[in-house]
Amino acid sequence: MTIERTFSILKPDATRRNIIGKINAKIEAAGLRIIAQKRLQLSLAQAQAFYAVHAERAFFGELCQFMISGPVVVQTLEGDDAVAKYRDIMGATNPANAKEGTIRQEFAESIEANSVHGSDSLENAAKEIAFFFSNLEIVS
Ligand code: IDP
Ligand code: MG
Repeated sequence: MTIERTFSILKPDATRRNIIGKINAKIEAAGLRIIAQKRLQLSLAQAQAFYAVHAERAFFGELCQFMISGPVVVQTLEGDDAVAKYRDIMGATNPANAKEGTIRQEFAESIEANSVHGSDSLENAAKEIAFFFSNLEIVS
């Protein structure tokens, strides 16, 4: 096992329902440490830049509008195999397919309003962390 860092967003459906603490409890129960965290209102330009990889997808416009529909909480998580571990506890993109006990199975409202984002690779994790945090803001 390797200590890794991954990037997380608690999405506007989660801040709207005031369930940041409930989601953070599941992150910590999985052995991941929240080593950086801040609450932000994304601009449309930031949402579009963050999700640029999905620019050609049919849901891109709606996804960006959803991501700016309220505040988000961005996080850096650290722990053993953090990238895969967080994807595992997040659950499937569509909550209808998410396994019992996962964040999305318990909290997601829909395939779009699915409460959390997590990096899909170590390489993307490093890019996404750097998009939102300076090194000074991350404390192991
Ligand atoms: P992931 O968040 O599980 O990695 P991605 O395929 O990377 O899933 O999609 C990014 C985000 O786009 C999802 O978390 C979800 O909010 C949204 N999304 C994905 N597929 C759909 C869809 O079919 N309709 C609407 N929104 C979608
Ligand atoms: Mg993804």
